[in-house]
Amino acid sequence: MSFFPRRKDILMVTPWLAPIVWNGTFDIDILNAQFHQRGVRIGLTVFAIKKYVQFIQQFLETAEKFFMVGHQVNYYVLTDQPSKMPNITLGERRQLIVLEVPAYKRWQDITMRRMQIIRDYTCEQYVNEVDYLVCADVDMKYTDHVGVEILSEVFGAIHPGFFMASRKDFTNERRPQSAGYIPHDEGDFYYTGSYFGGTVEEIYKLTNHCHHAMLADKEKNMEALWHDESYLNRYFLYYKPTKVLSPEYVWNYYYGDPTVIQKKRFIVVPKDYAKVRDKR
Ligand code: 5GW
Ligand code: MN
Repeated sequence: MSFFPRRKDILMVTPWLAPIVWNGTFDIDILNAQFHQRGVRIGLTVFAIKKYVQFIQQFLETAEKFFMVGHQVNYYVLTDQPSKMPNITLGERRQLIVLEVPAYKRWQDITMRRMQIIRDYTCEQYVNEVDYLVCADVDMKYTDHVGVEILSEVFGAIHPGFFMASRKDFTNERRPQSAGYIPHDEGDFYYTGSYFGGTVEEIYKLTNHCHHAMLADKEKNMEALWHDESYLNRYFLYYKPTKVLSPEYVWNYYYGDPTVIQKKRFIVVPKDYAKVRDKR
């Protein structure tokens, strides 16, 4: 029955013919064989700054169970407190690389400057060590398989709050003067800022572009509505992702447990905002 669609309840391909990755639509054995044949190396970048260091242990421990099992993985943890990084026993061909980065005062800068920092390390380091980069928030944990099915030239993930929403309700930046601007009648999906990736070269282009958009707005004393997420959405409007991850890959139980989301593979860890965020 290989000629019939594997699922009929969801969109499996974008209008520009990029796959949308859902449970039941791929054969992981075929994909693993292809990626092993190429000896693919994967980098996972994650920032743990200030109080967010408390999330890193669970993040890494669950990644060991579910993320790219059987493949070569470099974890790049970018932190202002290298001494607080946990001692974790890693599986074969998996290593942890801790990179010290500054802690910006404003939280908006902590999240937005990730673009600049990732960009800088792509030419300095990542390009020599890995083929693909996956860039993730740290306030997350893996709860089910996430493998090479996500990998492609450049990919984004659909925000769990917006996969059923109409585009006029996407929380895009709507001021035309902003470098994150998207008109109400444009935008394909609303992508999360918490998860994206691609080849090292494509991630260089993406992060460099988003960083410059942020700087251009700064010149005008502006900041896009949802910070780096807004610039990322604008980028994906004009440079379409070659693969789109369904919200299985960044689920948040705040949005309940709809049946169409058959697996929750990577989920948001609820935060006690008073404990993790400084008042600013
Ligand atoms: C602190 C206060 C408010 C918002 C963000 C931060 C913060 C973010 C921080 O103090 N330290 C830090 O490492 N981050 C990084 O930015 C984490 O990797 C975090 O997952 C990412 C995005 O910030 P989040 O997760 O608070 O954003 P949402 O939109 O997922 O809630
Ligand atoms: Mn987050």
